[in-house]
Amino acid sequence: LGLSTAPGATLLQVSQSDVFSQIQNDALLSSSLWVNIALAGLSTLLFVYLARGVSTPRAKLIWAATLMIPLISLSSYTALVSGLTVGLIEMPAGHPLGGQEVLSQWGRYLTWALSTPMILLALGLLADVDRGSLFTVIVADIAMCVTGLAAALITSSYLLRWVFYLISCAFFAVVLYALLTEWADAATAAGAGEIFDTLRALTVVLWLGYPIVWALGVEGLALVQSVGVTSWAYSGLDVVAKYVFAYLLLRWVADNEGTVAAAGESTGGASPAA
Ligand code: RET
Repeated sequence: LGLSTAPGATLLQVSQSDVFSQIQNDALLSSSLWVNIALAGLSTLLFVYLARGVSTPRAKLIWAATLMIPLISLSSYTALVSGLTVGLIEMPAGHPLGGQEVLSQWGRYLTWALSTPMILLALGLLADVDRGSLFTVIVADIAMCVTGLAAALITSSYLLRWVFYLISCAFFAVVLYALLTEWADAATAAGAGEIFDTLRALTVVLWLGYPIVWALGVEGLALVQSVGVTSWAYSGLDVVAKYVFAYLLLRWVADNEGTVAAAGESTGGASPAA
C-alpha cells in the first residue's frame, strides 16, 4: 500500500497523463505536434535517399549533422505529444497570469539545445569556418537554449524570468553576429558564398521568430493565451528552419561535393579564412 502511493511517483504520473489528455483534447495543439512528427519522419527518409552518392569525408560529416536535425525533431515532438516534456507551471506574482497554472512545452527548449548545434555545425562546415569560431558559436547557441529553458521554468520571480530571457538573447546575439560577419566571409572564400547567403537569410529571419513567439505567449507577456496558437507558431518556424533548411543544404552538398572536399583541403578545415 505504502509503495503504490509514493507521493512523488503519483504526482508525476497524474500530471503526465493529465497533460496528455489536455493535449489530445485540443485539436489545434495536438495537430501542431503531429504534423511535425510526420514531416520529421518523411525528411529523414528523403535525406537518407539524397545522401546515397555522398562519399568524401567532409560531405559525409555535413550529411550526418544534417540528418540529426529531423531525427532529434522526431524524438522531441514525440516526447511533447506524450506529455513527458510538457508541464503545468504556476506563474509568479507580477506575471499577467500570476497565480495561475499555464501549459509549458518546456521540452522544446531542451531539445533545441541538441538540434540547433547540428544546424550550426552543418552551416559552419559548409562555410569552412575555423574551429575557434565554430566552437564559440555552438557553445553560445547551447547556452541560449539552456537559459531560455531557465526563463520558462522559473516560478519564484517574474523579474528573474525576464533576466534569463535577456541572458538568452545575449547568447543569441553572439550567434547572429558570427553568422552575419565572419562566417559569411569564410563561406565566400570556400566557394559556397551563394548557398550560404540563402541559408543564412533563412536562419537569421526564422530564428528571430522564436524569441518573439516566447515573449508573446503564456510564458512571456501572455498577449497570446492559446497554447495551440503558440505551438503552431513554433511548429511552423521549425518546418522551414529545419526541414526546408536541411533539404536545401543537402541538395547543394550532393551536387557540389567537389567544392566541399576542396574547401576542407585548402584550409585544413581549421584555419581562418584569408
Ligand atoms: C528563446 C527564449 C529566450 C530568448 C531567446 C530564445 C531563442 C530561441 C531560438 C530558437 C531556435 C530554435 C530552432 C529550433 C529548431 O530546431 C529560447 C525562445 C533568444 C533562436 C531553430
